Amino acid sequence: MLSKKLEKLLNEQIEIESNSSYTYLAMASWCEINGMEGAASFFYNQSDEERIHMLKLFRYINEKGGVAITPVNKKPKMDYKNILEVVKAFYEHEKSVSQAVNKLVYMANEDKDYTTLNFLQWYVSEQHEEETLARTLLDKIKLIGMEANGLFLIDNEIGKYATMKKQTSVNMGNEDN
Ligand code: OFO
Repeated sequence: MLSKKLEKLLNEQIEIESNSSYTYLAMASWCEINGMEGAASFFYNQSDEERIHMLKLFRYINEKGGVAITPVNKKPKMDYKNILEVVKAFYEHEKSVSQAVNKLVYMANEDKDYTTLNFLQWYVSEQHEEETLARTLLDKIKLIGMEANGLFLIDNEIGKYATMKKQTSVNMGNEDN
């Protein structure tokens, strides 16, 4: 049984994951419209993954006897100056999601709810992976630079991560991260 406080926080996390999904969908669209197909494919994947993260929480709350609340989404930011701004926003967004996950872990620990604590470990690892990935992409953009052929190379580079992530998840027999 979930405490009311923890159930409320888990429902807030559903909204956060859902908003992440729409934020990345808008980023994918911006990349696509601006001719960056590799980056678009990366953010389309990210958007799908975030929806799965949202659903995992949704099912968990109901399984534990709580009531999962269907999220209402904020209108995502649609316009960006350039790809650097997109990836910076991606990184900042992931950092804020990690803080929310940490808050949940703290609360599950306070409640001595070890099942939820165990469930949340998946999110802790996922956030570590995504923050690292976002920072890596930012570093690559800075290294390549956006002048001359830079945008073409950056798009290729980000596109590689879209494929890599898909392959890792298939190899691990895990399509849901
Ligand atoms: Fe939901 O994985 Fe990051 O945000």
